[in-house]
Amino acid sequence: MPAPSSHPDLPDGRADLGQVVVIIPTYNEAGNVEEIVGRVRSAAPAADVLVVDDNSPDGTGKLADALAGADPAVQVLHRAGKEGLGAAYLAGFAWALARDYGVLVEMDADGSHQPEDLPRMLTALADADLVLGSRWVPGGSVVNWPKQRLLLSRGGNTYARMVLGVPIKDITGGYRAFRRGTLLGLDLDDVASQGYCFQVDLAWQAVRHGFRVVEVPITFVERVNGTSKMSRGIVGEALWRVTGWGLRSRSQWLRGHRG
Ligand SMILES: Nc1nc2c(ncn2[C@@H]2O[C@H](COP(=O)(O)OP(=O)(O)O)[C@@H](O)[C@H]2O)c(=O)[nH]1
Ligand SMILES: [Mg+2]
Repeated sequence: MPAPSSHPDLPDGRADLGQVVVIIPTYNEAGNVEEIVGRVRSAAPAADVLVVDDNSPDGTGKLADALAGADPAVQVLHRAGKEGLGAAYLAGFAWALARDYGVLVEMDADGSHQPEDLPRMLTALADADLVLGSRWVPGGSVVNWPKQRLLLSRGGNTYARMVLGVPIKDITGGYRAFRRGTLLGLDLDDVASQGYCFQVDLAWQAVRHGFRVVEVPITFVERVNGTSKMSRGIVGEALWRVTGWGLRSRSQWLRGHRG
């Protein structure tokens, strides 16, 4: 008897989750945007690309427009000014959800996230509602990070895992694939977080809503061109918000077990 397939939609047994769009936020990524879009188009030719540019002073938006002009699978969302990674993603999600995309992918422009890892992440989405590209599961790795940055990421993730009580090893990472239904099920209007905290916020909401969150190992490579927008403020925000969420969920739990 043939093994029952839970996902009979496609010949290889995967569920057909619909059209994929890879959302790439950019702020001063003129040295990276062409390469990353090209790599996505080669690694996942069926996927569309949406660049979300915050009016980068270095002309990234114009370069993205040229890519879009040459390839109908590439589109650009221009925003008036820099409002942070979280706001750029929320605008990108709204854009994609207003169209009939079935899978929404988050990916950095700076080459840290390898487009070549995307097919594996999309395969994993057949049995998940949210796939997290993970540096901190077996098989995952980070290339070219100084020791302080490694410690910050590992320490931050360990702290979030303990405080929030979720078994996710890399909750701050920004390489992810969402099913459309997952994003529709989250309270995106309530997401005020920026930077790393934006990523923690979405994953933590997904877990609390009962969505299946699965980690897939990725290789993260530190950027070569351009500069990081990470700041002390972004790390600080993650720390205080995560602590607040953890305390709130624990006090809710305690109240529930007292009454
Ligand atoms: N549109 C937009 N993109 C941003 C903003 N801040 C960061 N990004 C993009 O988000 C991605 C990750 O940012 P990056 O500076 O590499 O952060 P790091 O990887 O944590 O050092 C990159 O593609 C950035 O260009 C922003 O305010 N607006
Ligand atoms: Mg980066």
